[in-house]
Amino acid sequence: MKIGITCYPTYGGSGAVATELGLELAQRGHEVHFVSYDQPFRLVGFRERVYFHEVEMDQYPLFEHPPYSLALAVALHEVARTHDLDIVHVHYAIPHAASAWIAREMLEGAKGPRIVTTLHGTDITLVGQHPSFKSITRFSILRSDGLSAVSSYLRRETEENFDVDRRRIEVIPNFIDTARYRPGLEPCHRALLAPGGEKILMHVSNFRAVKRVEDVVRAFARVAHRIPARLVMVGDGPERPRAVQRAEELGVADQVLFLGKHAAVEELLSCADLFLLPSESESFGLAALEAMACGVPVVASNTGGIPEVVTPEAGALLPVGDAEGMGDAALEFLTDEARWKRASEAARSVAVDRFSVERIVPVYEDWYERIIAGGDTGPGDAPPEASA
Ligand code: GMT
Repeated sequence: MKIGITCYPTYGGSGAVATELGLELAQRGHEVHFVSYDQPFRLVGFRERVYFHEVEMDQYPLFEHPPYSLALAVALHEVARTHDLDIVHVHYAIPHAASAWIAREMLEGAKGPRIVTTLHGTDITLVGQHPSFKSITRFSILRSDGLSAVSSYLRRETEENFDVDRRRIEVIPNFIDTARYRPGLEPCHRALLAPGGEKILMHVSNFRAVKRVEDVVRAFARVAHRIPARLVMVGDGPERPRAVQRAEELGVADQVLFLGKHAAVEELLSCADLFLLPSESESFGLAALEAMACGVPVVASNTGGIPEVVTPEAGALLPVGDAEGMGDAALEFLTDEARWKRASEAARSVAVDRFSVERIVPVYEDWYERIIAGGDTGPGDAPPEASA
C-alpha cells in the first residue's frame, strides 16, 4: 500500500504514534509519505520506503495567521497525485481531516485516496468543541472514510458530543515497541539522575495546563519529605515555570531536575522507579504506556481513557487533583519492594500483551484494507448529517 500520514510534528502523543505507525508500516513493506510543516520529532535517520514532504507556506504581510490548512491541503493533493496514494491517514482531526477532504476534492473526479482520521484527544474533548471549530470538525470527520479513536472513552465522547454513530468509529488503541521500551535498558542514566541512590520519580509531557504539572511536584514533595527521592521532569511547555515555582515553595527544588525535551525517552524511563501522570483529562495516556513497557508502575488520575491502560495491578488511579493521595500511593510502591516488583511486572505484561506493535499495527493494516475494498461508496461519500 502507498500511505500518506499527516500529524503534528511537535512533542506530543499523536505525533509520536503517527510516526511510529508510519515507520512500522514501512518496515512491513508499505510506502509511507509523511506530510507536515516540519519533520516529526521521532522521524530520525534514513529508513527505506519512508519519505517526508514539508508543507510549503509563504509568508505574506496580510496574513497574521498563515493559512496552514490550505497549504496542507495543497501538499496532500500533490503527494496523493504524484505518488498515487491508496490511503491518507490523518492524526488529530483539526485541521488535518478538513485539509485531507479538500485535497481529495481537488482531484476532481479522479480516483483519490481513501481518507482515515484517528481522533486523539483534545481534537474531540476540548478544541473541537469550541464554537469556532465544532461544525468543521464534525463535517470533516464525517467525510472521512474511516474514523478511529484511541480509546473507548474517546469513542463515547465523539458519539456524545458530535452525534456520530459509534459504529462508524473503530477503537484502535495506541501501541508500543516493547523491544525498544523495556526494563533494564543500557545505558541507564540512573547514576547521573540520582547519584545518591535516591528513588526516581518521572513525568514526561508537553507541560500544558491539562497535564497538571504542579500536581506532579506536589505528589513528589509528599514522597521526598519521607524518603530520599528525585523527580525527573522530561519535556517542556507553558506550565514549566509554575512547576519550578511550586518546587521552590515546597522546598524540593534541589531534588527536581527539568531536563527539557528528549526524543529517546525510553533511555530515561527505563531507569525510573515510578511514573506520575496527574492529568486533568487524557484520552489514552501514551506516556503512561511507555513507562509501563519499561516496567515502571504508574500513579495517575482516574480520568478519561487512562483506566483502559493503567490497570489496578500496574499502578494506582486517584481522583483528579488528589496530589497528596498520589504521593501516598507512590510511597506505598516505593517503600515495599515486593509490591513494587509485582506492579512493575504487571505493567510490563499489560504493555506486551495488549498494546504491542505486533498486536496493534496489523489491526491498522486490516482496517486500511477494509476501507480500500469498500471502493467509492465509503461513508465519506455520504452527505454529512445536519450540523451539531
Ligand atoms: O489531544 C491532545 O491534547 C494532543 C495529543 C498529543 O498530540 O499529545 O494527546 C492526545 O493523544 C495522545 C496519543 O493518542 C494520547 O495519549 C493523549 O492522552 C491525548 N491527550 C489528551 O487527551 C489530553
